[in-house]
Amino acid sequence: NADINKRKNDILASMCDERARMLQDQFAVSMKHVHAFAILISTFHHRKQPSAMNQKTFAEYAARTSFEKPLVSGVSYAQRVLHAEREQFERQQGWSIKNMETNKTSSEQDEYAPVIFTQETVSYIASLDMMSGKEDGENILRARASGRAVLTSPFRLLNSTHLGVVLTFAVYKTDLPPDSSPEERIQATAGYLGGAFDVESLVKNLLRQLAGNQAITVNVYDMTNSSVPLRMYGPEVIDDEIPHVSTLDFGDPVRKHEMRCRYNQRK
Ligand code: WA2
Repeated sequence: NADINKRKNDILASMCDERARMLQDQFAVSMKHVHAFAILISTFHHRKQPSAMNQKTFAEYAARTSFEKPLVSGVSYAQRVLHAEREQFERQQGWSIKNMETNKTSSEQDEYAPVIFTQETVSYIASLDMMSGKEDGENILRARASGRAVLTSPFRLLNSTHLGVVLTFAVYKTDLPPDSSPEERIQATAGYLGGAFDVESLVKNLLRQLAGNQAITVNVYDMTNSSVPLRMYGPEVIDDEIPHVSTLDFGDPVRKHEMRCRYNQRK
């Protein structure tokens, strides 16, 4: 009996590790392609005078390369606009900067991050000031000060009932040496390239393709605060059976994640 139990636990462990590795790999690939979008914006929008990028070109390129980012439901670009530049920016764009919560014209702020380019799949965030949302705003500040890929905690994405996370890369006006200070980085910031990971639906699709999918329940948690696990994927757990835990690394050293797998009710 002990042998049978050990065998069952080994199978669960290998199924869980396989799933965690697949998810982590697809996440890494998606992240690389979101990074490539930040370079695209830098090259064709900020380093060309006049800009060689516009909404139509961005949307077309995003749609045609979406196969490269299997876990991303949509990419978009928010430009950094200081209050002193707001009036001219709004006149040039022909629309006003909107608050994310109210969807109305933004009140006066020191600076804004209005979305100027979007993949069609997330077109509803166009003209929204992404600094006006808690998770997006925190991501923007952390991305530009660090120069690294940063992730939000899991939250309900806009226009969606699904849980997801947003990945952000800052785009800088000039090349910065790797040892730049946060102040230098903030100063040089031109905008923010982001990708929305619809974890709920995209991870479900990923897991569905695997053998043995029916036998186990998979959860993904944000464990950044280890005493408060935040559920990122999978059903609420009522079963108190001890799960197998597989490690997950999504590339943002500030965030910790893990996968937990359990056998479904068995006789
Ligand atoms: N993109 C898509 N859906 C969302 C979302 C988002 N943020 N936030 C909430 N729902 C322009 O990091 C910069 C994208 C934010 C980028």
